[in-house]
This record gives sequence, C-alpha cells and structure tokens, in this order.
Amino acid sequence: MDGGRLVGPVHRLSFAVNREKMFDKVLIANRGEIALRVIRTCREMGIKTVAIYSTADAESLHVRFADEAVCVGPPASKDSYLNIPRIMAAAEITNADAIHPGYGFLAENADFAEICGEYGIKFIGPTPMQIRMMGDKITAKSTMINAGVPVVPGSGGLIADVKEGIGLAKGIGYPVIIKATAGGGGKGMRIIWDEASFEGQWNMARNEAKAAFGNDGIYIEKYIEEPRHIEIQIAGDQYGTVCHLSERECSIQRRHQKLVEESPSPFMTPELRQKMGDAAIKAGEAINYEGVGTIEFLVDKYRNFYFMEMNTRIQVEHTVTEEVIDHDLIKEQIKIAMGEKISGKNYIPEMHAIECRINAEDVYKDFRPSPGKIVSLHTAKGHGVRVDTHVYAGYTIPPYYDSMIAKLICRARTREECITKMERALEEFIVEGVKTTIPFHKKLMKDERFRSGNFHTGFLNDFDLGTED
Ligand code: MV4
Repeated sequence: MDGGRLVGPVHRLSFAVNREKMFDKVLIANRGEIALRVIRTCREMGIKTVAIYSTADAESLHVRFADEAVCVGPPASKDSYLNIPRIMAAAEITNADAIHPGYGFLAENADFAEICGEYGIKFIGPTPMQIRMMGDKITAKSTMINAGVPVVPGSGGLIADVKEGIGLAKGIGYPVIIKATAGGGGKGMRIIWDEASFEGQWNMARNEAKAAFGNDGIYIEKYIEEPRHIEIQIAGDQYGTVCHLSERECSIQRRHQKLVEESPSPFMTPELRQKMGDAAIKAGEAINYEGVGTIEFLVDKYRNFYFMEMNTRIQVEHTVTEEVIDHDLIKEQIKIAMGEKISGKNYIPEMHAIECRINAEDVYKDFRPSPGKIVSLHTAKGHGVRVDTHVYAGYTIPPYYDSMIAKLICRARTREECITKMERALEEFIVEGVKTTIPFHKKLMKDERFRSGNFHTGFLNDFDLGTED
C-alpha cells in the first residue's frame, strides 16, 4: 500500500446508532509486545484484529497473530507507526470499527484521536479534548488545582521572562525546577539551586523546550528532593463514573526510563492509599475521563503527595495492576470504549507483583541498545510467572524502535516471596545473541536497599552494577 493520499472522511453513522455496541474488528496502531497484548484480549472477546506493521516488522508475532495485517510503510516510525494517513487508510480498507493505539506512537496524539472520530472509527481511549488538556502540563496542573488535587507549589502558569522567574523562585524558595508545558516524562526539566544560576538555566530550558516541542512555554515549581514516583491507575466510563485500581511504585528508573515497577508500593499505607485514591478519582472526575489512565504523583518522605502529570493511555506497567487485582485492563479499555458502564468500585491489591523490563541493552556500556538476532531464547516459566513478549528464537530485533523486548512479571502473596520468585525467574530467563537488562535485574533483586523497600527516584544514580561476569 502506498498510503499518503487520503480521500476525505467517509461519513458513517456514529457507531452507537449504527450497530450493536460490540466492536467487530479492531485495528491495533502499534507494534511489539503491546500490539500482541491487545490482540490476545481481542481474541478472547471474539473481536477480529488488524495489525499494522512496517517493513522492519514483517516477521513480528503481532503480524502473525492478527487476523489481518497491513504494511503501512518503511522502518522509520514517522513513515509507518506515526503516519496517520496510512493508518487511517489501513482502517478503511479493512473496515475496522475501532483503533487501539497501545502506548507510545500515537497513543497521546489528540489530532489522531480526532481524525479517528471524523472517520467514524472509535479511538479506544479518552476524547481529543481530554488528551489535549492533560498533554499541556500547565493546563493539567490548573485543572487539578480547581479539582482540589494537591499539586507542587509553583508559578501557577506560564512565566513571561527571566525577571518574573527570579521573583517567583524567591517566593517559592530554592531549589526550584523548571519544566516545559509541552514536556513530560522528564523532558525539558532543569533544577536550579540558587539565584546565581537562574538565568543560565532558564535560557537553556527555553531553548531546549523550543527545539524539542516547538513550544517554549515554561513554568517553575518547588523542587521536591528525593521523591518517590507513585502512580494511581484509574478507569472512567462514558457516563462520568471514575474508580481507581490502586497504585504502582515506579521509583526504580534510570534517566526517566522505568526499569522495574511494582504493586503495592512498599511505601504505601491504607491511609495514604485512601487519600491518593480519592485525589486520583477527583482528577479523573474533573475531566469526565473516559478510558484507563494514570495519575502520577511525587511523594515525599513525609508522605505528602503532589500531582505530577496524567498519562492518558494504557501504560507499559499496567500488567502489575492486572496481577494484583486480577482484571484484564485491555478488556476494560475496550468495554469502556464500547459504552459499557463500570461498577464504580475501587480495587486494592490482593497480591504482590513486580515487573522487570527486559530491554535489549548492554547494561555495562551505559545501557546502550543491543539490537540484532536472538539466537536462542528460554523465557521464565512456572507458578506466578508471566512473560509478555513479541520475540522468539530466531527473531531479529530491529534497531529502529525502543529496546524493550519482554516484560517479566512475577506475582506472589508477599513482596519478599515475589522478589524470591523474580530471582528464580531471572535465572532461568536466557537470551542469547543480544545483550539484555537481565544482569541489572539480578543485581537489583539482591540489593539490600531495594529489598528493604526504602528507595526513591534517585536510587539508580549511585547503584553499583559491578563488573560483567
Ligand atoms: C519533579 C521532581 C521534583 N520536584 N518535580 C520527572 C519526570 C517528570 N514527570 C517530572 N519529574 C520530576 N518532577 C518537582 N517539583 C522530580 C522529578 C523527577 C522524577 C520524577 C519521577 C520519577 C523519576 C524522576 C527522576 C528525576 C526527577
């Protein structure tokens, strides 16, 4: 298919009037493990699936396991997984009623969600307006303030110039952090420790934001030192009901890339969960949130918590929540998109789950990507072990996309048992042909600090990997 050219939207009746609520066919606008993850749930729900793929992914399992597959272009993401006209053409020719965007790529692209609507294709996720509001961090923050959700003290809006910034920082008190309103996930942030370095950092932040997002709007906040990153999973239906599905501890990350997530958080207490859960529900209710989403919080050592940002998509780490509450979150997403009501009840973890992200990276070479052919593979198995992956022995990991090749998730009754199980699972997880993050995870599981549960987002800054054995 040469894609590219579009013949205006085909006006179908809105799907709610046009047919039974049930989707007949879903196109998955993604690749890798998440594409496969969505296909699996669709099959269990009796929904046909359409995979899209780039020429680099012809041998990927998501292509094989879908009912149909459409090649949408060459390897570069902008020409394939981000190419909206080609994806819409694929949905049109296969007659898909809905599109699941997965995570990354177009999952938080409000224009894409809007175009789906114009084509009479249901975007499985929030409305374009909800994506836009949460995508702009200043708008998101002011929405949360109005909803009564605690936020980090800060400028409360865009800052016009250095002088205003310096004045505000004085009021807030150093250290402060500069963030880009179009940023998120750590991009375009700078910490400022004193007034002397304000102007330099300000200029750098502005230029970075302009270059990265084409938007140089920035704001400042009090810098919270040594925070934990704890997020609350929420779900909202089309009728305004919002519930929460408990927390995930996501403080184990390196350069803003999460490596390990777990639920419950070892720092959580029933009181804190109640408060953070209430705040997350208020956040969702404030925008009538439709779909599954995540409210990210910074939590300080006194268990004060502050709204950081909202992710309006399914996340990589949704699996740990699935394991501890025993629900399929992709199924929930699809049911919500089909117009089903949710019960409105909240969930608390009944088990402990940990996810280790297995990336094709050389941890001894600064986590440099290690694409190439997987010569042999033995994934972990056994009681309480789950592996979500699109790879197999003989598969070649292409160099064009992110390096995550598998998620290893263990579940047990207690955190201690879960760590023990993870150690066992990591030992039997063998990947030959490419380097992976498995050696990192093995060391982490033995680390006393990790095992104690007493860590924050800076933990990996001084984590000693030792030498390669
Ligand atoms: C902060 C912060 C401290 N104080 N904001 C990083 C990702 C982006 N979502 C916001 N981030 C942070 N915002 C204030 N006011 C520290 C971080 C931060 C961080 C947050 C979560 C997980 C890892 C992190 C690593 C470094 C900094």
